[in-house]
Amino acid sequence: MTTLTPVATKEDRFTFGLWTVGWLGRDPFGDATRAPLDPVESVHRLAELGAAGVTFHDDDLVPYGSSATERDKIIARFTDALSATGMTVPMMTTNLFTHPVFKDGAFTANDRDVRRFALRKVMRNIELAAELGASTYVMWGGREGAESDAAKDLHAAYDRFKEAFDLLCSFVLDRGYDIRFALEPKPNEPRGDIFLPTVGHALAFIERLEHPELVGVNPETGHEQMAGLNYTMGIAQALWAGKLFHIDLNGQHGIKYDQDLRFGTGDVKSALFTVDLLEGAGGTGPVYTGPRHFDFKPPRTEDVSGVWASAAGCMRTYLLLKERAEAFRADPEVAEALAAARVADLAEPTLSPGEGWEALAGSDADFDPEAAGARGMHYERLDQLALEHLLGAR
Ligand code: GLT
Ligand code: MN
Ligand code: MN
Repeated sequence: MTTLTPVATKEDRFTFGLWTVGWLGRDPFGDATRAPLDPVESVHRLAELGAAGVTFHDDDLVPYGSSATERDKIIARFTDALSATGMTVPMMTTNLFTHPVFKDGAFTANDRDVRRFALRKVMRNIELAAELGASTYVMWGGREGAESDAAKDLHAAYDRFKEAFDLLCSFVLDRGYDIRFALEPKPNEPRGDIFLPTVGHALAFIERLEHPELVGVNPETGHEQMAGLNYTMGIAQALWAGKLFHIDLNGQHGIKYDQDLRFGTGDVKSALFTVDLLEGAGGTGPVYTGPRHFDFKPPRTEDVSGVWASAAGCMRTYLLLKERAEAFRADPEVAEALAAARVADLAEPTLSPGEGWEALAGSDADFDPEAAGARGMHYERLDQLALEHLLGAR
């Protein structure tokens, strides 16, 4: 076994939301436990730790209600920090959830004036995103939902959601911006139930839009796991569909409130396979080429030194899991176990070249379902090998 001390560099393309390290630790039961962090300091500290960039909501950088002059000053200071550190802003997003005006949602609020206000807020920030060179614009609809099914005309809600995306796509196209949208699903919290709760719901919705090519997904580890789903399978489907435009990596212990833990905590075996998949699954699939973005919350037990330890931990764990995945894929015994489990056989098309249903219907006369049913799949040995690589035992 190799002992590694992987160090993150810009080539790893690790990025962090300003709201992650900047979280004050305020929760529904307790006040803030940390002082506000200057976004300029976050840019410098994250750069020192080896990150490649930062992402943010409009209000994370420019406090809501700032004047135009204040806004310009804040943005100028921030862009100076970016050039001083070589940090980039590959993704931006809008805060459509903190202000009381969004208590019933933004694009699906029953109040039409709120919906119009929300769209103006998004368009204004997309202008800044274009200026800063962000190529992905995330849409997390945390307030788009309800506590009571009686509160919403559900058909109309999907119509309004579509209307919002169609409008924003036409805005981006008319302006000639090189920006694509990434929908971030979440099943619940802060609303009792949220529209487009999982990757699957979001992928189906995207196909009903005027410009599906401009819209993909930004799946978050914990959000799929809150719904009891397999995150790695979800992002695999998004990749397969050409829709994995961005990713939010973090940790979660099963079906409970959104924990936003450090990447790798919670289901660490699932995290191994997430990294393996993103890195191309040993050459069997596409490599995810976007930023490895962490959306976590350093627990409110931590002071600011714990915040940076937590951010560094996300990157180090990713690199360690990448190394573990590579070791798993390179192990001759794993190759043997994969062959015994016939994993590669799934890549062979079910039909032969030129074969149609008629030829299929008349084929395989000598196939013995009893013998095939009795055959073991040998997955247990394979899975144990994965676990042993994860544990550093091989
Ligand atoms: C919010 C949420 C995240 C989203 C962010 C984007 S904001 O913190 O919990 O999952 O990615 O709006
Ligand atoms: Mn979350
Ligand atoms: Mn997220």
